[in-house]
Amino acid sequence: MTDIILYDYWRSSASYRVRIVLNLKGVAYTATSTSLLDGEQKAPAYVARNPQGLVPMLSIDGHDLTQSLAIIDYLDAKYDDPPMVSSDPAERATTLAQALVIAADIHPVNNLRILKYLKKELGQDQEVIDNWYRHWIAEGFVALETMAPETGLFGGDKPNLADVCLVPQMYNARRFDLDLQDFPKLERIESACNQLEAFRKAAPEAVKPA
Ligand SMILES: N[C@@H](CCC(=O)N[C@@H](CS)C(=O)NCC(=O)O)C(=O)O
Repeated sequence: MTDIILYDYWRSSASYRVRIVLNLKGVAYTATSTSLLDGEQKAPAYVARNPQGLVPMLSIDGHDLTQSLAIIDYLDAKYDDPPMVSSDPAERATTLAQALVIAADIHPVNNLRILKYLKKELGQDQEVIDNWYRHWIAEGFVALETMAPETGLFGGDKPNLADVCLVPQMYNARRFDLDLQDFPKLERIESACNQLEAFRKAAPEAVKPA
């Protein structure tokens, strides 16, 4: 048991980002599974600490940190090796833009509560919902493929924030059977990242509760 507790869910891609960064930086933590399927993220005791009722949340240094990119920013400030963004302003802005294609533009419209709303409130069937899901990933990936480097990772020879956001989003794309043939650079980066232990140990199947 460590003092750093990550409230996550094995299939949550925002949690997956934080797990990767904790591993890359060698920060020991204890994971507490918050089952999204059982609605544990909406339990009053959890919402009292995280008013959005979402995962991840990182309990560290007496703080309950929320929002995966804010958590990663905290970790980056506290544990600077390896850095998730460059200190060069232009490189930093480029990495943030690449990461935000996923974190700000793809992921929010495909979140569980959006999918539930499409189904329950708007009465859409599963096929429509799956097409919705694939549509928004594909649209973002078309841009990201153009933004991706010809060789190496987004971070060059070491993963950065864009790589950390990409791998969980690729996992989601595969889970929903998105055809990835138009995204060879993204597939190359995913595959290179998944050679690294920090990524492998953070993968949903590696952390899935028994
Ligand atoms: N922007 C937030 C997104 C957090 C988020 O949407 N988490 C999802 C799992 S990936 C969640 O908790 N969903 C529960 C729900 O929709 O009820 C972040 O990056 O942390």
